[in-house]
Amino acid sequence: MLKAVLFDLDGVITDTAKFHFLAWRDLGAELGIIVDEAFNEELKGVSRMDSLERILAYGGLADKYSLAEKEAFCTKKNDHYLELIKEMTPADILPGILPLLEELREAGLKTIITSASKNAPGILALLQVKDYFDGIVDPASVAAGKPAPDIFLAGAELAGVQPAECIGVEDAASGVDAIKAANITAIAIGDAAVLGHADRVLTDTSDLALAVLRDTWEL
Ligand code: B16
Ligand code: MG
Repeated sequence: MLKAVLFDLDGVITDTAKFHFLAWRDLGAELGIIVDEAFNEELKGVSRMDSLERILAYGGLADKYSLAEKEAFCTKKNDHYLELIKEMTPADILPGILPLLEELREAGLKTIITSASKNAPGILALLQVKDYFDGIVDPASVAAGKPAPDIFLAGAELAGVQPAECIGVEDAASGVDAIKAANITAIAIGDAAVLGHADRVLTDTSDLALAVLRDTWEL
C-alpha cells in the first residue's frame, strides 16, 4: 500500500530555481564564469558546494581555490539567495500542491521533505506549509547527495515505512536518479526529454492528485 510521499522542495513545492540561478549567476560573474540558464539546469537538486564545484569546473577553475575560499563563496551565494527569497509568501506555492497536501492529510499518508536545500525549513515557514509535513530530512545528515539514494532512503525511514511503500516527487534529473536508486516509485514534474527515467512525468504540479500518485505507484 502507498503510505508516504517524499517531496522535493525547489521546483515541486515552490519555484526557487530562478533565485538560485540569479545568485549563482552573480557569483559566477565575480569569478569570471558565465552561468547561463542552460547550465543552471544541471545545478537543480545539486547541493550548494557541489553546485559551486560544478561551476568552477565549467569555468576551468576547478583547482584554483582553497576549501576556505570555496566555503566563503557558498556563504556569499547563500546570503544573496536569502535576500532574494525573503519576500516569498504562500502565494508562491506551486499550483495543485495545497489541495494535494490536504488530500494526503485526509487520507492519512505521511509526507516528508527530501530536499537538498539547507534552507528548506525557512522556505516552508515563509510559505506557511510546515504543518503539512511529518518531517524534513536534514540534507547535512546524509552521506551522499542526489543522485545517490541516501536522502530518499532517509525520508522513508523518517516516515517509518519501507521504500517500496513510498512515492517520490522531483523536478530534477539527479533527483529522479536518487528516487530510482532507492527503489522508490518516481513522479517527475517537467520535461519528459530530461525526466523520462521517472515512472510518470507530469508537465505541471497542477496535475498532481492522490489518485495520480496511487495510479503511478500501482503501475
Ligand atoms: P541550498 P531541491 C536544491 O533543492 C536546489 O534544486 C539546488 O539548486 C540547490 O543548490 C540545493 O537545493 C541546495 O540548496 O543552497 O538552499 O542548501 O530541489 O533538492 O529541493
Ligand atoms: Mg528540485
